[in-house]
Amino acid sequence: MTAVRPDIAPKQAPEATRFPTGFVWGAATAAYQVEGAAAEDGRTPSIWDTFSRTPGKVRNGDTGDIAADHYHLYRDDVALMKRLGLKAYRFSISWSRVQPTGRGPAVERGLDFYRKLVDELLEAGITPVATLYHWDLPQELEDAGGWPQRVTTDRFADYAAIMAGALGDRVGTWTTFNEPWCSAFLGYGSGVHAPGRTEPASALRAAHHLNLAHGRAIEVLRGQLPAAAQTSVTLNLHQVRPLTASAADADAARRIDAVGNRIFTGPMLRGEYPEDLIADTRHLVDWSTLVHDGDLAAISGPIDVLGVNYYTPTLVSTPEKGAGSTRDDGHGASDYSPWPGSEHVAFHLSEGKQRTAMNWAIDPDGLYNLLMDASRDHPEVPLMVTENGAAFDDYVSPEGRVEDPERIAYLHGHLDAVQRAVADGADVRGYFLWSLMDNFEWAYGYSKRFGTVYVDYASQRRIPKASAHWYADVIRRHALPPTGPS
Ligand code: IFM
Repeated sequence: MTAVRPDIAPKQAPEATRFPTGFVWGAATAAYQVEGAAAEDGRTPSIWDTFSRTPGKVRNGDTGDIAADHYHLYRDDVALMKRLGLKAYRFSISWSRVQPTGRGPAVERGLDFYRKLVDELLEAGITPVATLYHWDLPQELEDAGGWPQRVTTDRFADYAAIMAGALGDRVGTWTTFNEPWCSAFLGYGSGVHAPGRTEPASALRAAHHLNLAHGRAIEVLRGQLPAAAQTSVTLNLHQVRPLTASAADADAARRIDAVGNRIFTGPMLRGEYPEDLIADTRHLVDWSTLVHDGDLAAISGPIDVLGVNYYTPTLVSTPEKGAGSTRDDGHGASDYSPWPGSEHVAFHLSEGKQRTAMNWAIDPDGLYNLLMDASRDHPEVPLMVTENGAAFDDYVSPEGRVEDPERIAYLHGHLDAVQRAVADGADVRGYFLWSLMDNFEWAYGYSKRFGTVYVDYASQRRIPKASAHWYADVIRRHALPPTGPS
C-alpha cells in the first residue's frame, strides 16, 4: 500500500445510507484467545501454550488454559450471537486440537468440537467462517524448526486437507492465515509473540513459507471443497504514513510498506516478490535459493476474497543518526526494529488523536484509505474487513451494565469509513467486529478487553456491552443509525 494519498480525500457519506445488499455482519474470535480446554480431548501444546508459560513473556503470567471457556460454552455463545443478530462468525481452528503433533491422523474428538460448533451456528442461521491458522503452531512443529523451515508447508497442506475433509460439507468460507505478518515478524523477528525468536533472517524465511503454505492450502481446499466455497487469506495491511514530507521519511514508508504489506500481497496477488524488498533484505537472505521454482505460481493461485484487518495507521520516519524512536506498536517495546530491511526506521505515535487502551491512535480515515488502496491495487479481488475494533478499560457498573461509549464511537467512525469506501467504489463484502467477546490478548494477557461482550473471567458470565446492543441495531437497520453514537 502506498503511503501518501493526496488523490483520495475522505468525504462524509450521507447519513443513514444503507450498506450494500448481501453485506455480511459478523464478529470474530481466535482459538487460543477464547477456547480454553488447553489439555482436553487430546489437544497438545501449541507455541502459544509454551510461550505463555515462559516467565516474563505474557503480562501477569496469563495463559490461554481457560480463556473464555468457549470450548465448553460455545452453545451459549452461539445463542448470544443469534440474539445480537449476527449473520456470520469468524473463528479459527486450533491445529494442535485436531492434529496434536502437527503430523499424522486427526483426532476425532478435536474435530468434533468444530463440527458441533459449526452445526450450532448453522442451526442458528449464522454463517461459519473458518480460519485454519491464527498463530498457534503445534509445538512439535516449532521444535522441528517452525515456519523458517520449508517442511512446515507440507504439514500445513496436510492439515488443510484434514479440515476440508471434516468441515467442507458445512463451512462455505475458508481463510488460510490470519495476519501472517505477525507470525513471521512478531514471532521470529521481535520475539514479542510465540515462539519468541529474535532472528531477522528467520522472520523473512518464515514469511516466505507462510506464503507458500497459504498457496498450497488454497490448492488443497480448491481440490476438496464444493465449487461454491470461498477461499481467502486475512492480512493486517499496514496503512503506512511518513512522518514528514522528506525523502528520507518517504523511504522509511516505502520500506515498511514492502516488509509489512507487499511481502504478502506481492507473491499472493501478483506472483512476485517486490524488487525493493529483495534489495533491502539481501544482506539477510538469499531469495534465489529461498524461493524455489514453482513457488510463486503456487502462492498466487486465485482467492475469492481478501480479508483485511485494521486498527490504527503506522507512522514512520528515518531519524537522524542517534535520535531515538518513539515506537510503540502495541505489541511490546523493542530496542530495535523487528522489520528486516528497515532496521533504522522509527515508529511514531500520531499526535492529536484519541487512543484506545492499546495506545493505538483512533483514525477511521486509515481504514478508508486502506480499502481504497487495496481495491485500486488489486481490483480483481473483493474485500472483507475481517477484524476491526478497539480495547477500552471496560468495567461492570453496580447496576450490572457495561457502558462503552468510546467503542461505539470507534465502531461508528470505522463503519462510516467502510461505507464511504463502498460509495467510492471499493468492493467490500462485509465487516467482522473484533472481537465477539473479551479474550486473551496475546502478550497482554487478559489486561486488554476487545470484546463487544464483556467476559467476567471468574464466573465466565457474558454481559453484552452497550456497543453490542448498538451493533445489533446497526445489523437490524443494515445502516448506521442516523444520529451517530448515542
Ligand atoms: O487480538 C488480536 C487478533 O488476534 C489479531 N488481530 C489483532 C487483534 C488485536 O490486537
